[in-house]
Amino acid sequence: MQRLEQRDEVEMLALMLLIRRFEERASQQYQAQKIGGFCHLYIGQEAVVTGAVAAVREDDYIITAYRDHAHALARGTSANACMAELFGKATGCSRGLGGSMHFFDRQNHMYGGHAIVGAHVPLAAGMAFASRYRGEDRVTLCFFGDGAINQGSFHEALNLIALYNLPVVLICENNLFAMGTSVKRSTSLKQIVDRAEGYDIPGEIVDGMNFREVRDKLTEIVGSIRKDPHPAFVEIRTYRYRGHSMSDPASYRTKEELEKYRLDDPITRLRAQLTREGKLTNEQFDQRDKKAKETVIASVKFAESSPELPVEKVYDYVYFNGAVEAGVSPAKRQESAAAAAAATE
Ligand SMILES: Cc1ncc(C[n+]2csc(CCOP(=O)(O)OP(=O)(O)O)c2C)c(N)n1
Repeated sequence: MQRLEQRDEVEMLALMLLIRRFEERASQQYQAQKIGGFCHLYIGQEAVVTGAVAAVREDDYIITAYRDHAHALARGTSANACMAELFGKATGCSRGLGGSMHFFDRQNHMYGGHAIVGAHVPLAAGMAFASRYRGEDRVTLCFFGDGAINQGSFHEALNLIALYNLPVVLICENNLFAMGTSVKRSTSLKQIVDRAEGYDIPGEIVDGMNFREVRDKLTEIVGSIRKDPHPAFVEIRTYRYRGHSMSDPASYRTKEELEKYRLDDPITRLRAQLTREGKLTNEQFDQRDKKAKETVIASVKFAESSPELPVEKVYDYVYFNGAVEAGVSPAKRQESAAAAAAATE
């Protein structure tokens, strides 16, 4: 299986552009009330997920929290399926049932999209346990925010991950804030990476505004896990340009702080690196950007013209095989679950 890392850096820059343009368009569509519920944008953090997926194989597992649009796009979910999910349409990557916070794409091994802070870290432990149990050499990438590191579920999961020596890369996307609370006000540690030390998990700090640094560090870590399964922790320092969600004016930080990070923009940085090295012309950059914008505009058209989910489908997929209508006995449920499992084997 091809490692995404082997793909051209220009292609990875194009992916960052797609993510950026997708998010900008989502913001606009949210303001036009085409998108309901919550919507958390990833703008500014693109180099984190792009660099991370560039370091793994396509069959490795990815799991993240609710700021998840970029993770699905980076994994290969189409912009159409992502936009349709935001619109709550039946053609969305979670069939329109999940919305912004619950993107899911089993085919591309992207296992959500989870809204409860820290609650998916134990799921990552389970995924990594499963791959080891099955004798596979897959690595799990578990992304979470700085807000997750003080949750009980995070600590319980880290303990088991370390105890069982599971092949997980714990990726803290430290964007300095959990909603409006800065890390300095919520966390006793000077640096988040030190959380890993308490569990004997090796940890590193990575510059999340630099695609190459993220990719190279993660490639090294994933390579070492593949040879000899073990957990690892990376604190990736990044910044989100927008508020926590669409309804947050982000008045808890200064314009100067935001400007400082914007000057270090991950897309501008990779573009400059490639241009300096003679690997990218301005025309080539503009072409990629134009293509990203066109893809995203087409995804809005696709979402708009997609069918609504029929009301009677709303409770589908809540329980396995839908065999849980009132009155169905547990024995009957087990029977139909076994039948469904046999049918999919
Ligand atoms: C257990 C739990 N507590 C509180 C919330 C409300 N909440 C939603 S997002 C958020 C902040 C999380 O911040 P962080 O993990 O740093 O992620 P980021 O928004 O920076 O991506 C909180 C407290 C929640 N979803 N789950």
